[in-house]
Amino acid sequence: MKYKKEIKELGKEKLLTFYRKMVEIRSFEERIRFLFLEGKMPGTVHQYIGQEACAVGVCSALDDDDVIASTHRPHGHAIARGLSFNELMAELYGKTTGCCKGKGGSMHFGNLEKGMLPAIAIVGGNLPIVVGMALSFKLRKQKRVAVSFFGDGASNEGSFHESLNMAAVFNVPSVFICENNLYGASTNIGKMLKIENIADRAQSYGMEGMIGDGMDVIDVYLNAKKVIDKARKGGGPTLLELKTFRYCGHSRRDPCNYIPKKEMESWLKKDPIKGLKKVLIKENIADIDDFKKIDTEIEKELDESLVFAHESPEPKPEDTFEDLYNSMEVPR
Ligand SMILES: Cc1ncc(C[n+]2csc(CCOP(=O)(O)OP(=O)(O)O)c2C)c(N)n1
Ligand SMILES: [Mg+2]
Repeated sequence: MKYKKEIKELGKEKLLTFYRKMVEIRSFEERIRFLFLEGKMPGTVHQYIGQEACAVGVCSALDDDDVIASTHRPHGHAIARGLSFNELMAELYGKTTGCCKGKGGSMHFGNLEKGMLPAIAIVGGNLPIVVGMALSFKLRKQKRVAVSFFGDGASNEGSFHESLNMAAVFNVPSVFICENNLYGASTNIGKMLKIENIADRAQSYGMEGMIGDGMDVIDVYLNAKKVIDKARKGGGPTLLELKTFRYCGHSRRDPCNYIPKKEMESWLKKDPIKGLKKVLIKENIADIDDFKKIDTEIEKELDESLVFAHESPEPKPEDTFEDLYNSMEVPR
């Protein structure tokens, strides 16, 4: 088995936290999917089902005062970074108790006090900001790392290339996580890219490029830890490409019928949650009862978060003029 030694070193508590976080993401997304189908959820969402190992593996390798930046698909990153079901569910329902006081919604999940910049839905939009944050950490001699999550589609945007170049030239403590799920909306990557590995693009900026298994949380964690620690020690930025897949449409309106059945089936066999479960059982680290207990606790927390969201107040019209850029205090 891959990583036999590392699995022993990680230990039961950490591995079960990986499991819990991945199930938190999957269960949150499944709950929202049903609320949509029942017509009970406003707006649209881009769901993270299938990619859980990426967010959990990377965020588990961060320190509390590091910062992550996300995209139009931020639910998994927010949960992995420690934002609560309550603040996320309330945000989806546009309530004042939401992480952005109900003014952002799904595509702007974030909470700077918990190390997550409110997500930026413009494809490729967060990369230059991450370079700026990392440069500020470096100039202030802080041992902090800024992490950008983005998709394969974003790697074709100009901002990706400009940001990687600048990050390399300034040698800033940033990590670029490309979650390559093989599709940008309904377009297969083969129609958009003439190379196989996005990680290869790092070379042209004099940056290290790495490839990780985005369906294996242990592999993601170990690779992420390496490159985050390197950035923190002044070793500069890395582009880490994670090969992954989404088990759902691009957004809730997308029935996803452009993904061939066989392709979906082959990725379903690599389900990151089932995969970790298998490893933990095989290595006698955890059993069915451990998983059941965690699953039940998460369902209860989700029930409670829905009650919390429904009972929370709506913003008032005059709240429109609060939290504007010119009155904002930026946490340091
Ligand atoms: C600059 C810009 N162009 C187009 C869009 C519309 N759009 C939103 S998500 C998306 C696809 C992004 O694909 P990828 O970067 O691979 O991320 P994934 O959806 O696979 O997570 C597009 C075209 C946008 N939000 N911003
Ligand atoms: Mg994609």
